[in-house]
Amino acid sequence: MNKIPASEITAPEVYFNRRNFMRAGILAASALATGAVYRRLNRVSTATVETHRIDGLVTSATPGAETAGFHASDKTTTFEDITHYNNFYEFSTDKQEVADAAAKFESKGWQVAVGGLAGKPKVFDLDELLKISTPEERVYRMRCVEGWSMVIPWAGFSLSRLLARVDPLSATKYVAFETLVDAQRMPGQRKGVLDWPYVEGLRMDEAMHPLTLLASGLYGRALPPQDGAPIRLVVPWKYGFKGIKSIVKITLVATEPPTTWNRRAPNEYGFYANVNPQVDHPRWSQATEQRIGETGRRPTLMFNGYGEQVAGLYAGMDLRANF
Ligand SMILES: Nc1nc2c(c(=O)[nH]1)N[C@H]1C(S)=C(S)[C@@H](COP(=O)(O)O)O[C@H]1N2
Ligand SMILES: [Mo]
Repeated sequence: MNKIPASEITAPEVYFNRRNFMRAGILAASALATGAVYRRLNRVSTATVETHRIDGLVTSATPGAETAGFHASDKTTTFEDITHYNNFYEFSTDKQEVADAAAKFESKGWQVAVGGLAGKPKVFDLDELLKISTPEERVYRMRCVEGWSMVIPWAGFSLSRLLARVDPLSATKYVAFETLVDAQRMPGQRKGVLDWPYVEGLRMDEAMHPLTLLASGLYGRALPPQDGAPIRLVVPWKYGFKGIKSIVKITLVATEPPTTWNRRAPNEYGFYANVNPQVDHPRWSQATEQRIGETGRRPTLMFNGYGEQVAGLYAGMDLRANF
């Protein structure tokens, strides 16, 4: 078998607590090897992903979609790559193994509890939640803090539509999100690589921004387990770790909620995590990125290219401090 050394494929974050492996050389090699790993990845056999088509999907023909940032004109990453190069520590810390580890994940009976500072808190059955708004195709760039990126044709609707349903009280300043905790169905949760559940958060104005997406599909099909079935968050101007997968709870809150990677390594991951080529992660430059499917690296764009739409949210903030 074409076995790839763990030093090349394990996300560098994983090394954070494995002091025995904390060697600068390994970390540097790991970041630099993304391209090499990716080229080999194409030779790794991959299982077929079965999903069903999303009914009534409004596609990119929607007028104004490009100027709104809803439809990046970049070439989309292949379905194969989007579904076989994943970060989802609940299943595996090996990006190439998430697909197989998650293949049997069952989201039947899924519910999402939306509450906190809400006039009308509600536990939504998934099908009820999906009916809140017609799914739209949104082609977004996705930039992981590890230095790689993709272009993904998501299907979903703006999170603001769901939040409006529960009548947020004026005291709401932030929104907190939680992933399912179930070590039977998410075997990675038997390991202490992260504190479970995975939690994330947004400021209320970020959560209400039209680009902020609740995604239930990609490439016009239901979300495969490895990409966060049945429902996940996508915030295209922020690093990928903000895009929490397999959400079961959304809570409106008054103060900044804790977030998984910030808790784990506060000097490395901030709450805001806006893509910023001028603020390096302590272990990786953020100036460039490898677009999966391309050779070489391309410059990383401020706010991942969504500055026109979102820079105003951060007027007067020190972007360097708020990494
Ligand atoms: N629950 C949960 N959500 C998660 C993660 C995770 O490990 N667990 N990984 C994050 C990271 S680091 C990235 S880059 C994106 C990857 O999404 P994708 O695999 O669909 O491309 O998911 C994010 N959401
Ligand atoms: Mo990431």
